[in-house]
Amino acid sequence: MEGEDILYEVRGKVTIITFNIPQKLNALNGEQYLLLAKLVERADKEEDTILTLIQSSGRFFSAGANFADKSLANTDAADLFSHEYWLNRFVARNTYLTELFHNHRKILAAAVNGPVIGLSASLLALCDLIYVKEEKDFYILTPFANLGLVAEGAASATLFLRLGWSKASEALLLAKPISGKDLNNLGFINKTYDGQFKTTEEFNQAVHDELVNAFENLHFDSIIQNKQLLKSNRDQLITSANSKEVIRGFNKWIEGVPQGRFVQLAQKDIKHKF
Ligand code: CO8
Repeated sequence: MEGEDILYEVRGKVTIITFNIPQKLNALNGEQYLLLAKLVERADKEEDTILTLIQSSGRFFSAGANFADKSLANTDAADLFSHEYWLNRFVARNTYLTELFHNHRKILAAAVNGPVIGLSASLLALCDLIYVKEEKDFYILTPFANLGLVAEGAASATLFLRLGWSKASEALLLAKPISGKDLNNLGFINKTYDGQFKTTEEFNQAVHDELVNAFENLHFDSIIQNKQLLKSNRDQLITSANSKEVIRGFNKWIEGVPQGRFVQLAQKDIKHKF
């Protein structure tokens, strides 16, 4: 195990990455998203693993970007509206993170203990397999339109691909949460474990064990090649969405709208609609 906010462990053929900030509902600041990118890249390069499992702690899988990120609050006002700052802190980081999730060579699975918001929801939509603890407690929320932002993490492509046009439009144009029930009906979720586990830790262990059992005795090179083949269907869509999204998002930061909305959210002057 390494680090504190995000844990990294190799257990047999599986790399386990765990969000470990339950008191902040696993919201991640810029450095933590970058750390996540580095850990996913490291998992990709592990010699003996076939599966990368992303799991979490507490009641939320992840509440998205940390609206109280201290590095934002401590940044000089001139920097906060500069091209240099947002190219580095937004464009480069989002492009890199999204590419790494999209191009991950191993099976990328998520054990989802609770709701997922923002950039984290976009990353979830880039996972191959999604296992959910309780359908009734689960939703994804992509509230970019409420924050003066645009889709991130290739969500403008993945939501359309995985949920269809109508639900993707609710999610992105109206910033509406998509319920666990809808996500299950639409095939976004592989399995739910309703009522089976009291704690997130028990649930995480069960998903791990089920997946290990599922890939046991399969030929790993066939899995890797099948992933390449499956992924090639979405290559152009994801790559194109990623580059268009980061430039539009960058323009919003330069305009200064999201900075204000993040402050309002932190002060509870605005809320997301449920
Ligand atoms: N950032 C920081 N802290 C958070 C966040 C967050 N995103 N979400 C929750 N928390 C904290 C709360 O402040 C609270 O802390 P404390 O107990 O110290 O007051 C604790 O977690 C529990 O939260 P709540 O009391 O609000 O719990 P509720 O169950 O009442 O509400 C919600 C849960 C609905 C999730 C609510 O907390 C919420 O709306 N959070 C904001 C979610 C959000 O908008 N995330 C950002 C999405 S946009 C995105 O991810 C891409 C932006 C890219 C930015 C790139 C920057 C460089």
